[in-house]
Amino acid sequence: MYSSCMFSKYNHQKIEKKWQKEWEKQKLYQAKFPSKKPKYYVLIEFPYPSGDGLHVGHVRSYTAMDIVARKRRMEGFNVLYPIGWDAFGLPTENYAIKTQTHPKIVTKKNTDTFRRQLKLLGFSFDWDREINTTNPAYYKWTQWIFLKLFEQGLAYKARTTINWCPKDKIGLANEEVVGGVCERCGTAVEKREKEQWMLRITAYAEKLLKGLETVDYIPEAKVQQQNWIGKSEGALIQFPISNFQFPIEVFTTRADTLFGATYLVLAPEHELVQKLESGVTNYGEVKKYITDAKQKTDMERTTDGKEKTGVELKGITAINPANQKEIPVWISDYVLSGYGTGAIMAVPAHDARDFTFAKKFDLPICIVVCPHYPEKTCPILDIAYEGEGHMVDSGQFDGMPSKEAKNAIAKFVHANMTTQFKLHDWVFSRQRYWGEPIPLVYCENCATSHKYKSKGEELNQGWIPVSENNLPIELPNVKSYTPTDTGESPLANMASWVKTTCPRCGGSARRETDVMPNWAGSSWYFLRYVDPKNKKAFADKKKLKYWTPVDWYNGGMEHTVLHLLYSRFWQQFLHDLKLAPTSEPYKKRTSHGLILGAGGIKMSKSKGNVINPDEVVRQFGADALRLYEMFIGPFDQHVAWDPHGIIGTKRFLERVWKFVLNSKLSRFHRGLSAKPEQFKNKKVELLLHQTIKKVSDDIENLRMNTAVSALMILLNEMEKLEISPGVTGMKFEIDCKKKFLLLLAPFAPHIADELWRTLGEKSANTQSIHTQLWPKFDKKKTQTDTCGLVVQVNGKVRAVIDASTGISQNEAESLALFDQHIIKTLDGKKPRRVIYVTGKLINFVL
Ligand code: ANZ
Ligand code: ZN
Repeated sequence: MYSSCMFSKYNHQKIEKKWQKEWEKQKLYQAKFPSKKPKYYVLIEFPYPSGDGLHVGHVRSYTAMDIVARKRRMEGFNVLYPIGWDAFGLPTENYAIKTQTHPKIVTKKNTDTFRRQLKLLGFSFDWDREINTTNPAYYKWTQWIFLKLFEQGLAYKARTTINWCPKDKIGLANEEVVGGVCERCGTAVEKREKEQWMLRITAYAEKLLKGLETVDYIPEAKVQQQNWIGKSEGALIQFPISNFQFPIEVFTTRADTLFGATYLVLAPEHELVQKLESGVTNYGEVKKYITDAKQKTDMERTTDGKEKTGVELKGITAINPANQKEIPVWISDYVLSGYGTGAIMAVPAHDARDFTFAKKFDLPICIVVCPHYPEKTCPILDIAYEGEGHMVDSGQFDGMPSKEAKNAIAKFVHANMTTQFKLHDWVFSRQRYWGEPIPLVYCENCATSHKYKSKGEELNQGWIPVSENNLPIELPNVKSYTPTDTGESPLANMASWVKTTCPRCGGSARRETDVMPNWAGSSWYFLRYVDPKNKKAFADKKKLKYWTPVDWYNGGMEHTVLHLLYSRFWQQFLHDLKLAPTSEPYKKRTSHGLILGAGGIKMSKSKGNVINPDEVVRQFGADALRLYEMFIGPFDQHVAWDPHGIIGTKRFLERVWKFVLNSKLSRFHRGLSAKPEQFKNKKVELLLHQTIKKVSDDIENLRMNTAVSALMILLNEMEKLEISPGVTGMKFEIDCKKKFLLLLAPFAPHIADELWRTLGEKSANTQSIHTQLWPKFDKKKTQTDTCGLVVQVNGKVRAVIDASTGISQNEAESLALFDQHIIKTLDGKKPRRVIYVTGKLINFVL
């Protein structure tokens, strides 16, 4: 009997617990400061600790980035891989309203669950840096940054519309409006005007756009940001209105098509509609249309292919300034009030939306840009022609290329050139409880004094910032978390809290009762991680300089617009104040796909298809779960959970267990006869190097599924290892096992560390595998172009083996002599002569 054969069974529960404890004790994943090592900052989107606990979707993205973090450590970097809680939020607040439990208590319970679950999975987070956006020591700095924005004139009060549920008497976030009704009670949502705090993100529109050129984001994320910012250059053209003193101004990117403008369209909310009332003969109809339009979201209004609706302002005509023709004026919800001037000149021949509208309401279509010029063979259009061409039916501009005509015609009608952005300012207040209080007070006395200490005060007369020493303004305890009847925050009901003294004049003042939106705390959390306990600043400058920017940020596609934009805005702002070292927060951004329930439907409690990670870990182990979620499919795509998949990865780990603990040499002693040293397993050696290269590359590109499959292929081959006896053979075997484990370590960290310690030459390894160097590959041994090398014995073909094209005679011999068929044919005889044709043929002559 051989002792090495008597391996124990793979007991995931035992070893996972053991290593998690050990790593925590050793603080193996602690990010060090100061450090001479180069730094690497890996970031995941910190979770919202919902009552449902950790989702297997979290596990997918956190595992992938855990693999990156672990690989970087093995490459010699000082890695920061932090975790925290984005814990202000509606579900917690709604739960609090329903159960009258303080959201603080709910949050504590939920974060405890999340922390326990994340720890079960063996993520290499630096737990000493855990943050929580609802912790006053954290939101003190969220409030502080808000005050900086206020000081600089980037926060202001303005009237905007909000979603209002008349039954719950509560302002709803856009996410809470589902198909026009309140998510909670199903009542049709109304729009209401409300004074809100706004952040002037539009001041950064150009910078936010420019900054995208300097970062490494996946293309989709860049494009989404660009579209959201939506920069476009165009002209403002005025159309006089018959019998009225004021004109209608439109924004157009195609001034060249002005002669083809056959009607105007105003957004239903356009202020001119009211001003024109006296001239409108069908005002009743117009008014009804406006009421209906107000209930729709911009998205519902502008979706392509949607049936166009509208009403003509009968009795009103505008004059096309290019050709003095009288044209009708309409209102329609396909024109948005928040963009350009809220009015357009419709050119049905050259704009698809206008074309559909004109067809429906039988309005004239007039071609002015022709692609066939100088032959004037413009056909009757089936669709709008949106391309370039030469001008026709455009008076003195006929024959001019449309590109030139853009400026020429704009000049002709004295239009102003302008740049428009789709980006709106950020509505920054919520009439809620569970958010950061806005640290401002309103003082009547100061409102009239006109002594301003900052742009913010000048802009918002009477609004005075709380003194920095008094931050944080903590959320007071309230009796009820339900917003008031008037739609004010529950804080408005707390007279004793609202009433305060003015920090400027000492007179009586009232506190702002709105709180900040969910997005606030997550707009700067990556900065806090570098110095989470700092009481004097949001983070120490030296630490910021060392750790930021984030080197690699992975998160959901649903966050590539707002969260990314908001946090880039805050970062750029802080950078402008010299409070952050770089103007961009994240060097690199990638995204993951979702994990769906079996059959590709969303996991949800109501469908009963939610996979509980606790249960999977208990049954199969964290390593098997991690490996499965990496193997499940391409990382950037949505994939469905397959209950059999996890069985597969568990079996793979069991095989790894056996392979590492079972010595090949012992098998050798039992059966095979001695072979010369050179019989060393060349094939496995090549594959090993190729696998090191492949797994390394795959991790960098988040191709985790193919990395896992490469490990599986390597194991298959290694299980077939035939090792020659003696020191060299033994060394080779151990070397293979070690390299394999090093590659496996980031994916399945527990089993890898356990097996690693069994692989010492004499004494067991005392150091964790996670502190070892990432394996290197030999470039020569990774050449992937292979050939079928023909192996002959005495001129007869006995085998064809895979070999790299430029393989040397020595290597070819070793490879061939290892082949089972050749071993059999040679039957222990030594060849007299070897004939070799590079990469093609090897012939052993006996
Ligand atoms: C006339 C025209 C002719 C237009 C033509 C286009 C093609 P972007 O690139 O997105 O900025 N537009 C302007 N304001 C609008 C609003 N508030 N709601 C809906 N549409 C609006 O698009 C600018 C174009 O979108 C403008 O140029 C205008 O239509 C329309 F052959 O003017 B165009
Ligand atoms: Zn005052």
